[in-house]
Amino acid sequence: MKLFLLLVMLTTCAAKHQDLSRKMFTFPLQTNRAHVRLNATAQDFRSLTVCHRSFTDLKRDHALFSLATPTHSNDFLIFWDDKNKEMEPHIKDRKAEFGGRDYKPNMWHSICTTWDSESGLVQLWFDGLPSTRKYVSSGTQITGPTIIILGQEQDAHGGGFDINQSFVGMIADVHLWDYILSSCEIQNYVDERNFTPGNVLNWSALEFNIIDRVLIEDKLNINQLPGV
Ligand SMILES: *[C@@H]1O[C@H](CO)[C@@H](O)[C@H](O)[C@H]1NC(C)=O
Ligand SMILES: *[C@@H]1O[C@H](CO)[C@@H](O)[C@H](O)[C@H]1NC(C)=O
Ligand SMILES: *[C@@H]1O[C@H](CO)[C@@H](O)[C@H](O)[C@H]1NC(C)=O
Ligand SMILES: [Ca+2]
Repeated sequence: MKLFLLLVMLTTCAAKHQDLSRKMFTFPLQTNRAHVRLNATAQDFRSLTVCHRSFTDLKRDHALFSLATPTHSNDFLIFWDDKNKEMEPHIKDRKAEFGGRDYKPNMWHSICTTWDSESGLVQLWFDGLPSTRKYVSSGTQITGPTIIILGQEQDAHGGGFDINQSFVGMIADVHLWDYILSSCEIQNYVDERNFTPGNVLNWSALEFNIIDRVLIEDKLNINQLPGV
């Protein structure tokens, strides 16, 4: 019995709680297994904002942020559709398509997405540039239990990964708020100035589990090399 309790405690404490400031997750391999599972402090969302930075040279579809519930595997997904060159937020399994963005390879891109269940409007801020505000889904909020995954796209609650939608590259500065950030706060995030960290996912105090080959490394400020 004692051993059992100890094992339970060990498993429960396995989720790391870390300050990842100036760090990044490196996804070095195309696989349908490697991912990071994030522990959120809230499960239900009437509205939300998600921000993240990523760096990749993928020339195919890939997921940047995947939140699934038992009823909607794409309850909140940020997906790059390479064929149509569109960044697509999926909310409650419906998507909005944002084209005309300069999603260049081999550089950091900051992406913030806001959604409100009352108006049903989604907006995507790509490197600080706001998109058109589009209707996706209204009336019902996102209701947990949620599973949030970086590195893979969930076609099921916590699984159903497709190697051809996996992420290869680096991801950093992931924050989730259960409200809509003002444009001023979004600009502060994009410019890496002071901003209010996410109250649901906070990169400075992140709880997560790494599954398979994902590394935590110092963040490279490749966009800020001299002469670039
Ligand atoms: C974090 O999530 C894992 C499942 O991914 C769970 O086993 C663990 O208990 C969670 N940790 C906390 C502190 O909620
Ligand atoms: C992934 O894409 C490759 C190349 O297009 C293809 O050969 C393979 O069957 C795909 N795998 C899956 C699991 O869809
Ligand atoms: C985020 O984490 C930092 C570091 O632990 C903490 O100082 C800050 O209060 C947290 N912010 C929120 C909104 O939880
Ligand atoms: Ca999929």
